[in-house]
Parts: sequence; structure tokens; C-alpha cells
Amino acid sequence: MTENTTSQTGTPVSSDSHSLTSGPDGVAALHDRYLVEKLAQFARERIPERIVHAKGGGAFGTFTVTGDVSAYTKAALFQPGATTETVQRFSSVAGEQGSPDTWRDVRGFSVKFYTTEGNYDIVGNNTPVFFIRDGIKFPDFIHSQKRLPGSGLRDADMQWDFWTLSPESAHQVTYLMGDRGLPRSWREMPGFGSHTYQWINAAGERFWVKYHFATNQGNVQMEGAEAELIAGADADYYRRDLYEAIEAGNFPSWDVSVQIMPYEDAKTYRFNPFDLTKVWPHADYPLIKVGTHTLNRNPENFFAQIEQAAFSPANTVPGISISPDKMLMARVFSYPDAQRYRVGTNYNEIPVNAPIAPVHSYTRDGAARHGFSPAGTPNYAPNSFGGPVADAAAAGEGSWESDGELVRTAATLHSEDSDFGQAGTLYRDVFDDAAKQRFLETITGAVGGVVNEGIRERAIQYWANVDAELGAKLRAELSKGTETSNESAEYVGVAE
Ligand code: HDD
Repeated sequence: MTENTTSQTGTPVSSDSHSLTSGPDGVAALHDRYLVEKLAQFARERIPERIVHAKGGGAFGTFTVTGDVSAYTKAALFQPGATTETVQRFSSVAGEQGSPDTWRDVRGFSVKFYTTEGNYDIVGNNTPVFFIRDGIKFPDFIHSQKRLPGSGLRDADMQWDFWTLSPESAHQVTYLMGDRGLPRSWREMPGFGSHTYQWINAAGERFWVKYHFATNQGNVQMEGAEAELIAGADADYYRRDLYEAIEAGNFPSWDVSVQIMPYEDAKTYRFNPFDLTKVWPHADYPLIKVGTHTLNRNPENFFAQIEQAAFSPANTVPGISISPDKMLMARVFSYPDAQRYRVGTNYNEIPVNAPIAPVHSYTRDGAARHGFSPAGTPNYAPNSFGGPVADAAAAGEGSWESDGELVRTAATLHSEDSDFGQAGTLYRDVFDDAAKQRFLETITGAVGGVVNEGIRERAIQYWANVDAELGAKLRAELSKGTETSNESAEYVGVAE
């Protein structure tokens, strides 16, 4: 039987086609409460898009532990044999909500694990490093990658100005301009926690850890020309691919591994292990397999379950903590802050964000509050009436030594730390000859878009610092480009 339409308060309504008017050709009545309700709700359908990672998609899944890492963490979700329900969101960084999926960009890779000890989020990217290493630079970095305030256009000068004045970006820009900047789909790319996190085992021993998600669909990328065509033909290419694969029962999966560094190694390791612009070579810290993450269920409602999904590196569980990485500490503040603004104070009550673990919290009220404790429960702590009690042992928070003077300064350099070293290794030793050639073409196109001579010269020097031969090749390619554009300018002049 078809159900009758109702107002939002459940009363039957008489028409979805005709407003209430004074006669067939007369004025509309303000007391047509259903017309008013429909239009008022419609005008409020949108919430602010994420300031970064606005365009994305996602699905629900299951994480199954197949290895044994109990020597390193007591977290329930990583104990042998455990299975945990998850939600995952993929995204692009710089584009707006309707932007094409196949624009060259870093891709977000965030997973929320609904664990028995509370929600645990790994909020990462498809690259193991990042452009900067101090959160105070993040708003400036993002401004440089988004749009000019005046024209509203994206701008190569602004991008390269920021990058070349922030040489710590070289490693990530090498990933971005390389093949990884254009994955063929979200299914066919890896994921990384990127930061160093802390794990704590049942005996209270601490370790430093990095997460790796290796795709079981194979790492596949697309070429620049194809990506540009798809950007015009199907802006939602990645979102569609993920949705259709899962609808067809073709469930994508990732093998999850960790690199484990003993706590004391961090002090003397050749790279500062809390510097987000660096990887730990696998030869130093090999991958240890933990389990498999499989996406197996599409959202039923994109807005309710993906748009309102609120991931945060602040969501940790006993046995897992953050590290003294300045970017990570900034993110721990920034995500819940963004979500209180974007979704609302009580965003953790929305089903996609709500934990399966029971919540006993003294926070209360706020816009659209849904949950509350039984009337007799005290709403302050400490109290004498049997309210919930905090337990340091149960929380199992991580820790590290820190008693220095308050300063504003760069983190301590370790013996092999440099801005360009690992970028050079990636270019020389990881890219094969064909990848190197594609890389040169991509940076020639990107730097070729820079108008300001000083910034263009700095960009050439930036790549020469990554690899001297690469810098020379780029200079040669760009000077060819200048000749061509001069010629075509002359030609246009003649044609006129
Ligand atoms: Fe991020 C979203 C802020 C570095 C990976 N980021 C996201 C949002 C904000 C920030 C405000 C929107 C959150 C929301 O409204 O739900 N991000 C930052 C700041 C950073 C930063 C201040 C540096 C200090 N981000 C950063 C790194 C990575 C990511 C280093 C990956 C390693 N960010 C993501 C993501 C997110 C995202 C996984 C998470 C939720 C989402 O996209 O959907 O792609």
C-alpha cells in the first residue's frame, strides 16, 4: 500500500503539486504551512563543504586481523582474529564539491573503525608524506592551491611560489607530479596513515608506528591526457567506479601493514621520525602484516552517511596515541573544530559517527542534542551519586618526554635530514625511465604555467635541488616552450 505524504510533524498533507491560493488564479497563502515547510527546509539542505577534501565518496566495510601485533599494541581492534565494522571516505584535496575526480591531486584515505573501545580513525592520504611539517602553515598552503581571491581562478604562480618558498614540500610534490598524482580509481591506489603514531602494548611498552594500506586491486594510474578527457566527460568518475564495483559485488580490499620503530630508536634514527615529509625506508623498518580491510556496502544515503561522516586523528583508542609530530598535533585540534562548525556541536550523535561503544559523558545539551543520561545521573564530576568515573588505566593514553623551553623553531634535524634527499631518491631509484619521462612532461606543463620569471626560475632550481640532471632537462624543455609560444604569438600577430 502506498503511504500518504505527511508534514515533518507527521500530519497528512493534501497536495504535493498545488499551493494554497485564494482562488485558482489568486495569491498564495502564508498559512500554507506545508508549502512554507518544503521551501524552508529546501533552503537549508546544504551544509558548508569541507574546506579541504570537499569532493569525495565512500562506503562501509569490515577490517579483519590476520596477523599478530599484540606485542606492540593492546588495542582491541588489532588483536588476533578481531573483526571491526568500518566506514571509509576517499577524496581530492583542493577541488570543490562538484570538481572533477581526475584533476591531479593528492587523494584522502580515511577509515573509521567502530571498535568495542570507541571509534578509531586513520585519517590519511594515498601518499606516505605531506607538503609541510608544521600545522601553522596549513591555511597558507591550502590558499595557494585553491583560488585567487580576486578572479576566483586557480593559479600556477601561487602554487609554485608557495612550494618553492617551502622546500620541505619537494618530496610530496614529487609524488603529486609523478604517476601517483593520477590514480585510475580509488580502488586502485594505496593508503597511508602518513604520520607516525604511538602504539602501547599490554605491558605499557611504547612503539612508534606507521600504517600502510596496499591495494589488492593493483596500483594502477592513468595518463594526464586521459585524465583531462575524463574530467570533462564524467566529473564523478571515481565515485561512480567505487559505487558500481560494490553494487556488482566486486568488493575492493587493502592489506594493512605497519612499520614498527622501538621507542628509543626515534632519538637517533637517521631521519627525524616525526617529520611528515619523510618516509622510513622499509630496509630499516620492514612491513608487518596486520590484516585486511574490505569495502562491502554502499551508503544508502550519501548525505547522511558520507557527507556527514566526521573523521579525526583525535579519535584514538586505548593502546594507540599520537606522536610529537607538529602537523598531527594541529590536526587533532582542527578536525573536531571543523566538524562542530560544518555538521554541528552534536555531530558525534549522527548514526555514521556514533560509536558502538557506550557513551558515558558529562558533556551535554547543544543544538539538536538527541542523547541524554537517565534523569537521576549527576551532570558534573566529581560527584557523590555514582556517576561515571574517569580511569587513567582504562584510557591508556600514550606519552613521551617533553620538558623544553617554549620556542617557535624547526624540529631537530637528524643526521640524514634534508628537504630534497628523499625526493631525489624517489625520482632516481623508484621511478623507472618511462615514469621519469612522464614526470618531466608533467612538471614542464605545470611550471610552464608560471608567468612570474622569478618564481619560474626558483621552480627550476627546486627541481635541480631534487636532481641536478632533472633540473637541466626541465630548463631545456621550458626554453623550447618559450620559443614555441613566441612563435605562435608572432603567428597570431600576423594572422590578425
Ligand atoms: Fe586534513 C579533511 C585540516 C593535514 C588528510 N583536513 C580535513 C578537514 C580539515 C583538515 C579541516 C575537513 C574535516 C571535516 O570537515 O570533516 N588537514 C587539516 C589540517 C592539516 C591537515 C589543519 C595540517 C595541520 N590532512 C592533513 C594530512 C592528511 C590529511 C597530513 C593525510 C595524511 N584531511 C585529510 C583527509 C580528510 C581531511 C583524510 C579527513 C576527512 C576527510 O578528508 O574526508 O583526506
